[in-house]
Order: sequence, then C-alpha cells, then structure tokens
Amino acid sequence: MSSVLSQLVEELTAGRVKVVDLTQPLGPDTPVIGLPDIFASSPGVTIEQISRYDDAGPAWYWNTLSFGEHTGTHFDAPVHWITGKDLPNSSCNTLPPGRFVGPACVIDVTADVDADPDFLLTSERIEGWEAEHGRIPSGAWVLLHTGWSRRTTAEDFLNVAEDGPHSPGFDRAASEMLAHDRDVTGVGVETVGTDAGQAGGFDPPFPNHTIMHGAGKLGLASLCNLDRLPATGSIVIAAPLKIVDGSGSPLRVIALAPA
Ligand code: 23J
Ligand code: MN
Repeated sequence: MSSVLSQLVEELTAGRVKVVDLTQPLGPDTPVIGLPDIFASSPGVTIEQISRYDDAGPAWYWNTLSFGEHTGTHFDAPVHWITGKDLPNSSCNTLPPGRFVGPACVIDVTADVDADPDFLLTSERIEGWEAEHGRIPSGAWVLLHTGWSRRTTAEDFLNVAEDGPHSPGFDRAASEMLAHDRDVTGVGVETVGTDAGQAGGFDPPFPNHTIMHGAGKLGLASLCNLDRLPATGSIVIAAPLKIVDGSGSPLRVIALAPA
C-alpha cells in the first residue's frame, strides 16, 4: 500500500509537486525595520570571516553571523509581543514543531497595494476570498500576497516618508477574525513586519502583533515568491532556529505546491 508520504516522494520526483522558496537572501544589504528614535533599534546583518582556506584555517571556510532575531525573512514567536509573554510553549525553542507546517491560504491584494501602499486587509475582504476559495481552515498559514517583494531597493521596500513607513497590512478586525474565528497558525507577509507601516499609530498600536501573538499565533515577514503559489492547495513549512527563549529567527520558508 502506498502511503501519502511515499506518494509525495513520487510526486516530487516526477516534478508534479514543486518546492517553492519563499525566502529572501540574508546578508549585509538586508533591510531592517526602523522604529521611532525613542525605541532601541535592531542591528543589520554582519558576516565576519573566521577563515577561508588560509592561515586561520587552511582547509575550511566559515563565518561568524550577527543580526537581530527579526531580520530579513523571519519568524515571529508569540513571546515576541507582550500579549504573548505568558503563553506556554511560545518561544522558538518551546513551540511544538507540528506548528511549523500547515496549509497555505494565499490572499492576492497586489492590485489594491499597487493603488495604495497603506492598503489594509479587512475581514470583509477575507470573507470575499472565502466565497471564492472556501473557508480558511484551522491551522492555516494565511499569506498576504501584496507584491511588496517586487520592491528590491531598501528605500522602496521600507518606504519611509516624513510621517513614517508606508506599507500594507491587516486591520484590527481582520487579525481578530483570523486569530479567533479561524484559528489560523499564523500570517505571512512580504513586508518587513506583519503590521502595516503606519500601525504604530493604530488602536491598539501594532494590532496584528498584539492580536496574533496574544492568541499564540505565529508570524512570517519578508516573504517572496508568493506569486508562485495557488490560492489554496500548497503546504508551508516554516521552522525557526531553536534559539533558547528566542522571540523569532531568520529562517528558510519553503512551500510544497502543485507544479
Ligand atoms: C518590534 C516592534 C515593532 C514591530 C516589530 C518589531 C516587527 O515588525 C517584527 O519584526 O516583529 S512592527
Ligand atoms: Mn518580527
């Protein structure tokens, strides 16, 4: 009898299931979120060589990495936010690994974001997506396909104006619906963080972080290649580094999708 896993291997080998990389490169040019000056900032990436087949190590090449936990394509654990601080098993090393794998629901709002970089996904818009694609299942990764990863310079990607950053996200009711009424695993976005650029001024501030993490849900930021996924029918695997008491981690996010 052919198990689902041996079938999956067959489908991968035959090229009928593809592995899609949803990860941005991680390096010194990786853009980092800017917060108001009153708050501490997160450092960018530095990569320092230990040796490269030289006197410091004649047959080996390796580097020392330094970066904030929330850098580049990265994972937000519930403990990242004050609302999630007392939830059990909510840091990078204690989250059960079963939480890292789930079906993807990809919501395409690229046209809306092209017209308005401050576009916010609403609960009505989620209901419209569900009328077309079916109800978002419990345990889903909800991926907001904004087209933001087409912005390849740090300036365009962070899109900071005099009044702060401008980038799309979720409105409060959308985050509440996904966290509480749909019981999703988490949300993934193409932008630098899972809240909209202007969300520091929302009520509550940073509503998506506040609501999602308070409900024990996860986040993925700075994704790319969402245009390669169908609205439903793919599986996302997003496993952070097992950092002790970690609030988040850069990671490789991959999807299994119909070819
Ligand atoms: C700290 C403060 C505000 C925000 C963030 C971090 C993130 O977006 C993040 O990477 O989790 S909005
Ligand atoms: Mn983060």
